[in-house]
Amino acid sequence: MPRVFSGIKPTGDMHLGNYIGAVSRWVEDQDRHDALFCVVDLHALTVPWNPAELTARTREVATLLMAAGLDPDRCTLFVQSHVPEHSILTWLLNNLATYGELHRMTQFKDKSKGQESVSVGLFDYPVLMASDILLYDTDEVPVGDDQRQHVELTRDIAQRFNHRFGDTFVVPKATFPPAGARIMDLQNPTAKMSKSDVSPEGTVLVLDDPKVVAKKIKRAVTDSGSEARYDPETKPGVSNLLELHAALTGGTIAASEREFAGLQYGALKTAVAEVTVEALRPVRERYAELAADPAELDRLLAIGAEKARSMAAPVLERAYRHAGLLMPGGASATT
Ligand code: ATP
Ligand code: LTN
Repeated sequence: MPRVFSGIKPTGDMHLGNYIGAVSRWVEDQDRHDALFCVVDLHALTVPWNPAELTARTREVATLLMAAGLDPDRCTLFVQSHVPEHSILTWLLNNLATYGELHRMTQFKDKSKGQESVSVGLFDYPVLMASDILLYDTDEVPVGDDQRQHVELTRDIAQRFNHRFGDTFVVPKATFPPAGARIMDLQNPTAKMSKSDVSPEGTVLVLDDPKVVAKKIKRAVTDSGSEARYDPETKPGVSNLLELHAALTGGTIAASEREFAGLQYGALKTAVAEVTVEALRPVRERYAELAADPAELDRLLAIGAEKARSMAAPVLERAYRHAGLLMPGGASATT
């Protein structure tokens, strides 16, 4: 079975973009793939954080992943910092990635723009992500569109390493949903819906009350004209709603466009509100049950970390050996 790996940061409340672009597909991937999913808490350190909040959010995101349908018996679910190999491999790969490459990353440019002080961690973020992926001989990385460039960089680093030191890493590829790879903010549909940018009215949270979900969607900014046509350039608001509709009904954008052809925007909003509320309802209900037992969550995450570590350790050792680092006891690439 092909290996799948993906991650989510505990930087804020999980939103509809995370759910459609990533998490709902992970749930399907569990049965078609040998799958690992990770709460990437070390990545959350690349922007200022509050320690108590980070701890709480790490548990919350892990619980939400299970509430959405990830089953620790069918996939490996763990917290990144529980597997030290991620940080260790990052140091090795730091020496294969270049300053120029990291400087070109659009996520770095966006997140560093206007900041008085930019941490080395924020700059190095994509190398830690490459380590996450390469440590598990990953074939596929299910992500939203904003991660395309990071997975490309991961491929470049893997190929470079393999070229210099012999076959070591599997070269992974990113996969994207057919609709909903980039869900936009409902109040500002030219910006991505995001966890850490504050836009409470434009961001539908997975744990929002159904009434709040419906209200946010009904108040979504639409475009001039009244035709429900998919054209992200000139009709970003309506296109986003059509994309949400297609993603949540499992249909194509063209089919959603046909369904609302000739109707007012209001009909589209009502339908999107309905399918969104129904998609999130079971997640919200299950979350309430699971959150009542944090000790069980910690137990499951400990098992996940142990499973992940048993896969990561031999890959790290392979990379160390191929790079010529002397192994304890004297073994090296040439012995
Ligand atoms: P932050 O705002 O803190 O950068 P984020 O909301 O972008 O966070 P992540 O934890 O970085 O979320 O991402 C988890 C997954 O969700 C990734 O695969 C990412 O590509 C996907 N994702 C994030 N936002 C969207 C979106 N608006 N539409 C579709 N997929 C998204
Ligand atoms: N960089 C991603 C989160 C992330 C990830 C990963 C995704 C960290 N490590 C490995 C896929 C595979 C983000 O900002 N959404």
